[in-house]
Amino acid sequence: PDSVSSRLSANPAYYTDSIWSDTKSSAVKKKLQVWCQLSNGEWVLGKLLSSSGGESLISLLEDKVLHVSTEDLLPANPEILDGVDDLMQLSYLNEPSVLYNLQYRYSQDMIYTKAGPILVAINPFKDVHLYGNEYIEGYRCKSLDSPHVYAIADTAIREMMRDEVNQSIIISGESGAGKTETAKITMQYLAALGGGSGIEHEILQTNPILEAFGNAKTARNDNSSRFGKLIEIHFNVAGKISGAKIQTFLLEKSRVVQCADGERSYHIFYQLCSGAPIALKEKLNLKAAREYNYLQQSDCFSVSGTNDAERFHLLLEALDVVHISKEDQDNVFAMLASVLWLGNVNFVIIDNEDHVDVMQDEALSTVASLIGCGLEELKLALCIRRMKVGTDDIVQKLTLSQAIDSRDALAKSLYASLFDWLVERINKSLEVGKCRTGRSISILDIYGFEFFDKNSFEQFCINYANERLQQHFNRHLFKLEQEEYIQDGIDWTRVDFEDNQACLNLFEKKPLGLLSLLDEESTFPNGTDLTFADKLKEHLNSNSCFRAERGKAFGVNHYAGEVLYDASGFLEKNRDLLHMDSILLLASSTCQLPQIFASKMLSQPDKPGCHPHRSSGADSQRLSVAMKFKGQLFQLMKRLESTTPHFIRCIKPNNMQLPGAYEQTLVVQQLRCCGVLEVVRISRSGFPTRLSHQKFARRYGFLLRQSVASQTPLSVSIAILHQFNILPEMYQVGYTKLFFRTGQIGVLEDTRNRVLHGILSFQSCFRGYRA
Ligand code: AOV
Ligand code: MG
Repeated sequence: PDSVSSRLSANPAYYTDSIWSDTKSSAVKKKLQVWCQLSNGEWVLGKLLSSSGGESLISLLEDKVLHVSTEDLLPANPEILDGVDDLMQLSYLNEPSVLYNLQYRYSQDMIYTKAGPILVAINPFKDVHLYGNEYIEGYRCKSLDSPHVYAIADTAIREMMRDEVNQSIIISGESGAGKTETAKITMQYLAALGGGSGIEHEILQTNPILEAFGNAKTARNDNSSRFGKLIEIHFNVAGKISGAKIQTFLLEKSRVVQCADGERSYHIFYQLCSGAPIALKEKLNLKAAREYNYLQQSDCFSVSGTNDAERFHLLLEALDVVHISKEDQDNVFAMLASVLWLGNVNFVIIDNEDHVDVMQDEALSTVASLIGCGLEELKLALCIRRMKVGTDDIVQKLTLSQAIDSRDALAKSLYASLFDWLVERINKSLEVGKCRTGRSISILDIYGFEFFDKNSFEQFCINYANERLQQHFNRHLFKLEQEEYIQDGIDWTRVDFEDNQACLNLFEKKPLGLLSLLDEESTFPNGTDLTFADKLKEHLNSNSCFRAERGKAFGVNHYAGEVLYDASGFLEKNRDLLHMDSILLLASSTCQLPQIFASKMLSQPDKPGCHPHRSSGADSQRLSVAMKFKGQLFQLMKRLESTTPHFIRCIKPNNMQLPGAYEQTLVVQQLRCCGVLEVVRISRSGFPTRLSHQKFARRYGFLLRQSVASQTPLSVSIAILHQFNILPEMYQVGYTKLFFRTGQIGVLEDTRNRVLHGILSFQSCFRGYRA
């Protein structure tokens, strides 16, 4: 976090200067309330008593008086604006004012605030009474109108029906900021309004399933999603839900075999170990979570406030709801148990070259029976490798570390295949009927920007995804907006925003971008994490978004701050090899799931996970994990481009996951990262209302005192503007459109309505007279 805050705080003037420069003098003169920054960075509210020679005297609460440099003061908003529900309404839009407004609302459990077109949601870390049927009904019939996820969902439904355009709700924010909860709240509203057929229950029940298999306790969030998710909810022409489709992105596989101290593996393992009924436990030879190496290494088995056994029973119900048969459920649990037992498989060194044999024990025999394969085949798959060299088949014994890698690769691949299979099965259950005439609303809940003390391949991919999403956001809210002004030739001083194109180029440039270089190195048999890191330094040193570091480390300047990556493990994770011996082992299984997994791997040689004989050169056609992810992201972006987006920015008010605590510096850093302040600035300083000359002339032309029959729409429009004394700074005349500031068109509409009403009443009056 340090690197992020220092980079951002290096540039605070941008957020404050323009506001200060044109309001400073008036604030000083009128003795308004001001914000002053204390040495610890916190802002406090005070009253300006006097000011001279660059020094000011401020009175704070409790009769405290403070001498400060006038430069360190910012004007505060009048009390009447305390807690406004849209930041656009603030007179002063400096950081302390925004922070204070959000905090003021947050302290009263008003966790939602609009920032112009986007919704800001601050995680309450407690139950707030804002949800449920009463609220849903309130937003549906518009008796409630304060900012809310429900209001966003409602707008999405209405716009989908009205404009016949697919919608997307894009939820972003740091880990633990509340994205997944917000996605569920959105789904709740859509289900309530579009429900009826029963499919909405199924859709809601996918949440506990995917969370069990795809979420885990991390240092930042007790229920952290370790995959990205897009759920597309389909509606028929009557606005009722007709089905849904879930797409997932890049599950963090490594967690299955290793996780950091105090973190956990996927919830499902603990749920199964503590919640499985005795018969199932016996069938799977299931032990307590502590007995398994994979789970035991991080020394964390429970999450405070959650009961894994109880969750397991809820999971069983959810699996029933999405039509996963009892038999399939048992198959799923067998796969989970086999993963756990694989972690307990041990090796013995048999010669002085570190070659190993597999220890023949309970772990090995249980794995064999759960996977449904022979003991000998399993042993061989774990400790030897068959290879083709030229036309010869050779057998190579594995060393201890190679054997551990092959064992872990099998465990990871079993788990990831299981996850994909589950999603596929769920999708089948939710399948949209053949006659897809309707429209859809997609909800995107993707892992937020991450920066830890040590950042690996997972963070690298996650942060790359966030760069892409950020660009979509920028494009939509800034570029499109400004481009429209410029295209129409209006006088407009560009509002600068942090374009992240340079960082995206660093990742995507061919052949010398991060992703290409990673792939190139991954295909070299002799490539190592170190040679990869060296290549980066050799080729990218001059790139301003890249920073060379010692050894395997390198830094990337992300939109949200600089992140230092450690290339250790990058190549292996990107190659994601599962050796042919292991795939064939699964293919030979007598159980259904391993067979399905193996045939998937064999039929899609271009997918990661399948690694035929290494020396045969066949793997060069394989898509690496990073390339597959990039492809998925491009597809996602294309899909999102064709929708009307609604953005929700989740904010995490403290790092302790505690209610009530609001850390200003943490909040401000996130507001900057996700561009909330610039959005408001643009929307407010811009011209949000726009009408073509024709439309404007047609709508208001009849209000003109002089006849306009022979004039062009442009001259009619200008005549209207003059007649109604619209101030020149309140509008701009473009080549094709007129642009108005907020509120201006209302004046014209009022007049129009009055006149129309007058005409109508005159007519009815006239009719009355004739009668
Ligand atoms: P995330 O999805 O943004 O993190 P979550 O949605 O999992 O974050 O939220 C983290 C925790 O915050 C939840 O488990 C709840 O305890 C609490 N929380 C969030 N929103 C609310 C709310 N509206 N009301 C009550 N509690 C809430 V990550 O998946 O880690 O990026 O990868
Ligand atoms: Mg989440």
